Amino acid sequence: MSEVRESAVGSAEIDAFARDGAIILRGVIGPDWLGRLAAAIERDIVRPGPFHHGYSAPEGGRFHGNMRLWESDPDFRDYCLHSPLPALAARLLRTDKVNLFYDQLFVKEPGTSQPTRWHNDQPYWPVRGWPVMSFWLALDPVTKESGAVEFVRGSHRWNRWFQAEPFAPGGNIYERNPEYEPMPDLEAERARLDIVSWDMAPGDVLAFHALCVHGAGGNLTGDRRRRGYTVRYCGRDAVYYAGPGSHPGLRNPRLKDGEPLDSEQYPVVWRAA
Ligand SMILES: O=C(O)CCC(=O)C(=O)O
Repeated sequence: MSEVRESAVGSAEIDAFARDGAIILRGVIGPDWLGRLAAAIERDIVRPGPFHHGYSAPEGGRFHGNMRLWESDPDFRDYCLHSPLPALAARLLRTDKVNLFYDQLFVKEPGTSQPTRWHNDQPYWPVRGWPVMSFWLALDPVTKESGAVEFVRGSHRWNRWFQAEPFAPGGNIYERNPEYEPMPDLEAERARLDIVSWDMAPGDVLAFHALCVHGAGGNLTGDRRRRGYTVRYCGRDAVYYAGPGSHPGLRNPRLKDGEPLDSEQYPVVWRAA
């Protein structure tokens, strides 16, 4: 368990996270965790848990997505609850309490042309408040060609909420929220945007704010998987809010809008001593 380096987040990382909305933490997850998570991912691909939702589009390859895996698998659970990631979230969010929100899997097999559409996360989620973030762990070497996640630097401070849309063609489960705006064509605006991405090694982690706009290309390699595993955490000032557009599968029937997140579904995983 001590394999996660808590020292990975110091004042330089805290400042960069606040300013840019997305940073990379190199080598924070060691081989033991990576082995356990890799095995758990294979189990989920063979026999997906109850929240499985493949994202694959007809043009080929396979984009395996799933969420809330920690609730049914002991290794995902251990990583989300008992690794030092919650303590790293506390530092980045400058909070004295951290709730696990949920976890999510994004596996793009070689030859998956489907991109991950540009989006920011919070409009998809039944949560309001500033201290909300994710850690995206690479389980493979990741490059632009294999679908590195890209971020629009500083976009978490735009105060813009973009309408949740599905990641793949098919049914749309997201209610329209009149307060949200459609995502503009960022590909057309690429040249004038400050877009950042990183090549990654297994064990590197992206830390990003829930309002930071991000997306990813397909995995255009012929032989390299792109397994990404994301865990989302919230700080003290985040509250439940199941507004229009939030994912029905992430809502918590036991909470009312405006209540703190503390619950079986969003457990407290870290508190300041
Ligand atoms: O891995 C991907 O393609 C997308 C990841 C993502 O959108 C997320 O972790 O919030």
